[in-house]
Amino acid sequence: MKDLLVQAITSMQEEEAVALAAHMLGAGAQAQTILEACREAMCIVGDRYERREYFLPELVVSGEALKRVAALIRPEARQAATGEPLARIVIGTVAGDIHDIGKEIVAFMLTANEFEVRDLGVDVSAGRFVHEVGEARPDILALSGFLTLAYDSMKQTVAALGAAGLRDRVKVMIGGAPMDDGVRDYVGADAYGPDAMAAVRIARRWSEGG
Ligand code: B12
Repeated sequence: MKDLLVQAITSMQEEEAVALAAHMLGAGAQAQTILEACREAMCIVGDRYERREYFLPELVVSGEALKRVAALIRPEARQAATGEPLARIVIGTVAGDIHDIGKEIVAFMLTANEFEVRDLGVDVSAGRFVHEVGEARPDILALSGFLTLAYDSMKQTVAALGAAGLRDRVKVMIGGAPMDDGVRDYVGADAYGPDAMAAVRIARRWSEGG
């Protein structure tokens, strides 16, 4: 079943992918299994794009399929989460960048692991992040970016938090394919995570006071 789901997403069969995921969930599959299929599928699509076998339309269609599948599993994750959240997290893709597949996976995994997540979407300005941190008072701000221009958007966001006197109130983590610890230093964030599980580990460590 999992392989069929990977196959459906990578061959642009959006309706088939959504139906398969719904069927798998109905038959008791773990949300995690479906998520793994999504990751695997996006790796395959990414490789084909880089080999110029696929072009932008394929990326868009497979991205849409992934988002619809993720929307199916989000309620499952919420049901799994009980009681008080471990911490409150605001997440978004930074200004100038509209890549959101990786961010959706991170948001999903954090929700599944009992964090309360507010997702601001894509192309989020530094000002909007500052406003949300001031209003919603999250414990953690998670910044996602897939373009190299995101480095500067992230840096501006962290600087704007400082200018608003909010930098000490929130821990900042960054992630996305071109990010690393060097970028973390450049932008002034507190942590960098290479994947969604790393985001969960970092958030857990911080929520335990580490
Ligand atoms: C899909 C895709 C698109 C889709 C995006 C659809 C969507 N809804 O997101 C579309 C077609 C729209 C697109 C558009 C563009 N794209 Co594009 N895209 C990609 C592609 C193929 C895959 C990215 C992806 O979604 N990967 C899947 C996820 C799951 O990846 P992942 O890294 O495993 O995700 C994990 C981590 O990153 C981490 N993570 C993510 N966020 C966070 C946050 C935190 C806090 C933490 C801890 C972790 C974390 O956790 C994730 C889950 O485990 C990449 C190439 C590639 N192979 O990466 C190019 C790529 C990112 N795109 C690129 C470019 C250039 C563009 C365009 C400018 C193209 C154009 N000429 O218009 C536009 C940008 C528009 C804009 N302003 O943003 C370049 C970027 C180059 C650069 N250095 O800046 C890349 C690298 C392609 C390339 N080789 O040239 N793109």
